[in-house]
Amino acid sequence: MYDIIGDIHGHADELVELLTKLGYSQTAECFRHPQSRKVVFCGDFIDRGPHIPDVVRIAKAMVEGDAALAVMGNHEFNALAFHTRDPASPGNYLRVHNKKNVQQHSHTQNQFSAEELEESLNWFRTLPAAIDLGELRVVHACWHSADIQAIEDYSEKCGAFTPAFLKHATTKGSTLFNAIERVMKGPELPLPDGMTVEDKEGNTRHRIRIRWFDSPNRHTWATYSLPIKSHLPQTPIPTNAPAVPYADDAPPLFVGHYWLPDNEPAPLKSNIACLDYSVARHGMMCAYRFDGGTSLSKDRFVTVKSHDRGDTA
Ligand SMILES: [Mn+2]
Repeated sequence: MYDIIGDIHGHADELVELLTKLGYSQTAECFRHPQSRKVVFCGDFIDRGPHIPDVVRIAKAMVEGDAALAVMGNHEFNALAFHTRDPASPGNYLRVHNKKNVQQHSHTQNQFSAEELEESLNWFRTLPAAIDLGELRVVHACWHSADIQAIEDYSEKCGAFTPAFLKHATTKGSTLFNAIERVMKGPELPLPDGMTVEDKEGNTRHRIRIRWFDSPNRHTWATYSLPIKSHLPQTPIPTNAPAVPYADDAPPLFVGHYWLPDNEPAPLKSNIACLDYSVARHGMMCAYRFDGGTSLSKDRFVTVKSHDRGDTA
């Protein structure tokens, strides 16, 4: 059976604490469970937090030691694009090196040696965008079957996350670009004119992340936002919102990505759970102990508080 773990973002101490709480212990090669349970990581290992190389080392060793599986998060995808030269314009990179991006990636870059960074990027290239184990599914942000298929098709054609693949994947408007955006970042909905929200960094945003798995019918701007932004108007969501309805009888699905507030964890619906409770913002690292079944339950969540709670003044 499986223990699914949400976004880690360089918080290695909390990861070790969570693995220990779940019954895993360090062996010669990697952390392992005595009853051969396996971890499934939801992606986003890097870019924040004090111990990024340790996180990558622990997760990579577990995957290579057959004690874990992992999907790619948008941060790993962005890192690959940031460090890959544009084959059509060799002076430039596939993710532009502007001030904001350089700043965002410097955290990871500064903690790794050049060699370790290269090795980590090469490991990221091996991560699938989604995992379907039949009895459960894992993706970083959004389960969209056709997009997941498109990513797999391009991987076969160009090699997964090779420079040729990444060139398509970073070309705005291409099928692969749209697929990666939706699967790893989730669909977003533009706010009505004049309305904005603040993201976790305090940046002003004109779009919100949404409960894509629900139909927009009967939802308001406040209730359709994910996480819920209660200050948004209680007026109906446009019916053409980019929903990706997830059937009630589809296998349980686990995602990360959504920076849910540090409340008591609970499923988003009977067969979907988000395991990102903002460990990188003084929240919690979160896992779900999955032992089969079709309906998710509140009492299967396992959490560890961020060691940097930011509450010591
Ligand atoms: Mn993410």
